[in-house]
Amino acid sequence: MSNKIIIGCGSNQKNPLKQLNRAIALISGKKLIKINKISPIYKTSPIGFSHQPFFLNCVVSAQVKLGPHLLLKKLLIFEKFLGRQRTFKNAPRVIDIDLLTFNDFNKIITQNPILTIPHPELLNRKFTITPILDIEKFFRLSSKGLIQNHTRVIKNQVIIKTKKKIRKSLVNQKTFC
Ligand code: PH2
Ligand code: MG
Ligand code: MG
Repeated sequence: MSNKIIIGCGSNQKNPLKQLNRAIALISGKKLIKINKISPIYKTSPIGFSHQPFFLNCVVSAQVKLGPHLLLKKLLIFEKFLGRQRTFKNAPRVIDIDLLTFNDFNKIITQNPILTIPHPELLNRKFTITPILDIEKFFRLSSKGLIQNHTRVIKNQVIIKTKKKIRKSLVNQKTFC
């Protein structure tokens, strides 16, 4: 059983590039998760709560030998390990690790832990759509069709491609918990 997933990572606190690197090293350090592609890193204007610094965002595609709920539990544990503290909605954060898609599933909704697949905001945010298209130009959601057809409707979101890089030497090294 191998499932194809896309995970979104974002940070705007405590050296965001370092936090993205730590998150991706941790995710790919698990035996049951293999990262395939990593998108460029984007500098993005904060959405939801605007009085906070710009974010760095990227996405990764991966194969996982875990179901969606267990995977989400692990991602939440990684966030905690990396110092995530939950204060209010859309607050500044050291790290956010979101499960954006899981195979071609077009509706998983559960309460505990809270999980909605695909991520409910995926198509409303340039910082998810743009990097997904970088690594999967023809990415399709079974409920919405090609996501490249959803880019034009989004306004007032600044997103700038950076030259910052995830350190590949830390990716898929099975040295973590
Ligand atoms: N995450 C949010 C809310 N707003 N804005 C940007 N630019 N990047 C994010 O990752 C982000 C956000 C909630 O998860
Ligand atoms: Mg999020
Ligand atoms: Mg989140």
